[in-house]
Amino acid sequence: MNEEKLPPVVGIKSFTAVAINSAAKAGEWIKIKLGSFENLELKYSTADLVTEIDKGSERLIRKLIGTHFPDHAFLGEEGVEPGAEASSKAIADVKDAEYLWIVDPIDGTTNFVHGFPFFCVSIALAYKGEVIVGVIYDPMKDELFVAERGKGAYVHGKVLTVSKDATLQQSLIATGFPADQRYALPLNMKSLQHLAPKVRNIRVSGSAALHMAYVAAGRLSGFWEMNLNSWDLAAGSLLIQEAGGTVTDIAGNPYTLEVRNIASSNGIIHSELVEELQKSLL
Ligand code: 2AM
Ligand code: CA
Repeated sequence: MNEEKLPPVVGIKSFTAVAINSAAKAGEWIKIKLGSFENLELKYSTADLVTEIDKGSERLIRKLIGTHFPDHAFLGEEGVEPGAEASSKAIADVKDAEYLWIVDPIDGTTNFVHGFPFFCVSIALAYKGEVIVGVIYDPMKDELFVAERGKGAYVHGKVLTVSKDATLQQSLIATGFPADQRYALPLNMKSLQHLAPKVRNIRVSGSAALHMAYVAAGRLSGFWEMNLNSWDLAAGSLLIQEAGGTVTDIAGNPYTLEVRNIASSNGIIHSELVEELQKSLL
């Protein structure tokens, strides 16, 4: 038997254990620090925030992952200059690495800063550009969402399945108000206005990754947003796919690590969602 062709089964198991351990440790630490951060910095605009807790969480995760897999590439939000251009370049530079960890140390920093309990740690591992492990941890609800490619998605051992909603009209969906207030926000507002009367309702809760975990869990039937970064999307994309849903860009093209305009759903409403998103931008 040709050993080179065997999938790295043992490796994948330990990759997931490290991802879980890192997300749980970082999440617990973030929770302790809620309300007690000291340095609030503006990155790109008054809507784009970072605290020393984001940076500390990323350092902790990088150290834990680096201890186990020192040869793997690592892309974390806080290691990249603010702005779409730098983010696009950052993922383009490393996307072909054999093993690449993609980490958002706090997704939903604005919520964290204001004490609104909807934020998470998001950790993904990509193998040659394809996400193979995705972990999202919500420390406030102590919910750990885990997906392994080909093996399903779970929250605390319970299988995750997307919703069965058959139409947009029956669907609760979510989006975000992008930090880029010049380009992405007006576009997203056009889609929001167009979709609002076509769905049951829309939630805008401030963490793309956690919204995607909720799509995987069947709590939301769809999520879209413009101009997100790879670390907002990588773990959530695998969770949704493994829970039976669909992830593309807003034009319906397959998800890759470089996608920034995301459309995700339970799969059943996907073509309707993409069609309406396209109409809203005409
Ligand atoms: P963050 O909290 O990790 O920054 C809310 O609309 C979503 O947009 C959140 O997931 C938030 O992630 C993300 N976000 C915030 N600022 C952003 C930026 N400048 N570019 C892209 N995504 C951003
Ligand atoms: Ca973040």
